Amino acid sequence: MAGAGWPKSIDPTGIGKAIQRSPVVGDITGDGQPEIIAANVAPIPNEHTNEIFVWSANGTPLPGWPKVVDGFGVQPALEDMNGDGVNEIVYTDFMQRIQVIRADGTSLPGFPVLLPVTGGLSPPAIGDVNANGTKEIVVATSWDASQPLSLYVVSSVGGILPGWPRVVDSLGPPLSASLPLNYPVVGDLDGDGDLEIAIGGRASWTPSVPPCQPRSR
Ligand SMILES: [Ca+2]
Ligand SMILES: [Ca+2]
Ligand SMILES: [Ca+2]
Repeated sequence: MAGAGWPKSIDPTGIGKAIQRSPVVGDITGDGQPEIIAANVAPIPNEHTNEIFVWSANGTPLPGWPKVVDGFGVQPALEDMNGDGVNEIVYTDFMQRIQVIRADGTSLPGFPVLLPVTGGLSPPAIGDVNANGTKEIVVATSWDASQPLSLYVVSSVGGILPGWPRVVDSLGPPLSASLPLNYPVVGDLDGDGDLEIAIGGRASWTPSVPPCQPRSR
């Protein structure tokens, strides 16, 4: 029974690791059976010991996993980036890297890509945005309020596409201790068969969380 092996802990050592982003489901081993992939976020000072977990549907860990990924705030996605019929794990982190790894933990050629920015990267959006038959990875830089929000498009072999990055908007209001707020998505908005990229700017961002109030016990 698929649910028998659940729930699973993403904090097996009990140091307060948490899930910050959504898990993803897909077949990364090529056997036609889906895996469940989730990344945790470790509290400071262990922020460089985040892990990516991979389980089968019945909760069995994939051999060799979890793997430690040095990069605070990891956001995984699944996509077949090299066209071999098997999904890879695509993830970004707060150390400005885009990484593409296979089920055995090895990187695809050209990865990781280190973007020349500061602050964190958005989760990746993936699609063939230039209609050349290979998939691109679209990420936004959005954590460091001292820099403009920019969109990068990276090829399946790790190169930044000509003409990119592009600034989405210039400086917005200062963001204090913020997570990336702007996640790009790709889709065919005008029905012409080509993919477009959609993203929100941050210039009009306003806090939706009320100010913290003292709490009595
Ligand atoms: Ca599988
Ligand atoms: Ca592949
Ligand atoms: Ca392409």
